Amino acid sequence: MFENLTNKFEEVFSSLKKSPSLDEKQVDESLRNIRLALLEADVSLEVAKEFIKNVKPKALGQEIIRSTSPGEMVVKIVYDELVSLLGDINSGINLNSVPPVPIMMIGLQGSGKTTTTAKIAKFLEKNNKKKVMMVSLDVYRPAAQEQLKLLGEQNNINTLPIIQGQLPEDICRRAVSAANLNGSEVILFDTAGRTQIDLQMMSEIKQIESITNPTETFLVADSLTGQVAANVAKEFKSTVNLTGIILTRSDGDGRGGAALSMKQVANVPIKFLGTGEKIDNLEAFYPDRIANRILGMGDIVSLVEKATEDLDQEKLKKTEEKLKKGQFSLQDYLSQLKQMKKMGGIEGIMSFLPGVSKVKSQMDQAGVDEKIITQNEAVILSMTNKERENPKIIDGSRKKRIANGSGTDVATINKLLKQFKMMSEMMKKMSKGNMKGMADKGIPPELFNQIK
Ligand SMILES: Nc1nc2c(ncn2[C@@H]2O[C@H](COP(=O)(O)OP(=O)(O)O)[C@@H](O)[C@H]2O)c(=O)[nH]1
Ligand SMILES: [Mg+2]
Repeated sequence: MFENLTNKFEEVFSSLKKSPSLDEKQVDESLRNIRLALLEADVSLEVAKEFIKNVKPKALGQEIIRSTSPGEMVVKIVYDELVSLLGDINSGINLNSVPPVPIMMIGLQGSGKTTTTAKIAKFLEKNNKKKVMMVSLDVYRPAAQEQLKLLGEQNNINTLPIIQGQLPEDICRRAVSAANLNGSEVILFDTAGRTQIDLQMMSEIKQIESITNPTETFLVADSLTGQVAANVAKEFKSTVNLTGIILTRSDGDGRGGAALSMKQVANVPIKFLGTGEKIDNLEAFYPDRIANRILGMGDIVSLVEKATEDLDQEKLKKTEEKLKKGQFSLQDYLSQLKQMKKMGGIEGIMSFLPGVSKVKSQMDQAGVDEKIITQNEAVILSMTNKERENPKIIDGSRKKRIANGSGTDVATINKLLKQFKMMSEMMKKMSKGNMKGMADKGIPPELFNQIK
């Protein structure tokens, strides 16, 4: 979500890191470039100015200029400042109240409220093990209530049955008694939005707030609108007790201005990022990790968490044991490929890794894409179990059969078998051989070459 900024920072830092000593002129020039980069990321002028104002005296400190790696120390100063710009430590969702705990979702129309309501419900069920009920208070837009109901059905989340014509305040009361009856521990209220902030919407959410008394009121805002999103947050904050921001469409946002302006402009913490249209495209927002990502250091911690969350732990253990014994099979390779797909494919993994933009452009040039994962998957699926466990038995005629079955050719099969051989050898070499070890050390470039 901060690709542009990352590229700019990489430029600035690569020249800084190279120079053995720093003088005021160099620091000034770097800061000027950083300021420009921030403005291009669509943060407000004030925010950019403030940022530079805070970094400059620290970067010009004599001990830094004279230190052995002044450039790296400046990177650290910029990193710290970015972390503080992005907000405070993420304290999760506040569920501190007598159940059913009410949570209110507000925002402009089309910002992603309804979709995000379902994402948060799923998140609470999965991570907090809470029974959640979703309630639509959007009685104005035709089919808005049905949209939430459908999301509930598709994802196995409870919704309050719709009664046509009922007013939001009455729905709120009915929701609380229904939750008490069906044992829901959290109620998510999806409110109506307007295209612009207007008095009627404000007074309605104020009323809903006073009836439901939510522990959290999340503003869902579109990341693509940049600093406008921060201004919208500021306005909502002056009306209700806004406790957090969820920035949607971060997947399409290459600039990140909304995230960078939010704290300075509205002083509300960002809690989550919406990273796509699917139910699990939701990511907790951690300022330090995001700052890492922006500066091109990658976000290894997030990657590790995502991996451990998604991975079937049992399978992982088995694979590890096999690896140690040197028995990594094509079947295991297949589940690795599936795992990779689950984690958002190569693109998804790449966005977490250090030096992203460089490696990514290399991979773009090499034509590495999701299709190859899918193709490899098809090839392995066309093999028999015996072949998957013991690839050595795959002779010429077997190769032809597999090629036919997977709609590929023998050359593709040969390539995959070669990759697999190299990969299993490399995996044996990696002492720990597990995801965590890999993430601690960084994924070696050889591994990427395997995927090609
Ligand atoms: N790419 C992307 N699309 C999203 C995201 N969140 C929501 N959307 C899409 O935005 C559109 C509007 O969402 P909706 O939840 O109906 O907005 P509402 O009017 O605020 O309730 C839908 O097509 C969603 O699929 C996100 O994080 N990324
Ligand atoms: Mg909606």
